[in-house]
Amino acid sequence: MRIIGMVLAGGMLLGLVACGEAPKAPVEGEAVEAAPEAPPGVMLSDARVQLPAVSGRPGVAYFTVSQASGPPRSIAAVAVEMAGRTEMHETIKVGEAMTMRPVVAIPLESGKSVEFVPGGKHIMLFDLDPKLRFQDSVELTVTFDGGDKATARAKVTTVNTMEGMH
Ligand SMILES: [Cu+2]
Repeated sequence: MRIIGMVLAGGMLLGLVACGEAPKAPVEGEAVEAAPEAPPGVMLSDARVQLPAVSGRPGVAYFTVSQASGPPRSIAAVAVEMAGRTEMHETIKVGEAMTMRPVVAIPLESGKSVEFVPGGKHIMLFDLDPKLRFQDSVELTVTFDGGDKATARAKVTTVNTMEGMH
């Protein structure tokens, strides 16, 4: 539960910063509104997309998925709007070099969260629509092994820092 607590606290902190201005407009990427069709107990947060520095190269997406309750699941696929194709990757060390490899399923247990972060697990985005721009937002959909889906808005942030590895 401790990890979940930290995730929730992080989300609240972001919410506070984002809602600092007087009219309380909905904030894209905020966990509360971001998971309209998540299975019970599952929450997506911190979804963001990094564009490639050079058009035509892959982008990358990161997010955190947590499960407060319910049966163990595994993440089967992650789709991102405006990306033609995606792959789940993990970063590994081979000798002295860092590289990455595709993964097919990532387990998610009750009371745990899985973070997709730079230097760790991430979603590679191939055939990105060149119309996608900095500060746009796109829908990110996580599909679990049983067919359940969870969605969040992913904000387009900086350029892809993992690009050199491909
Ligand atoms: Cu990768």
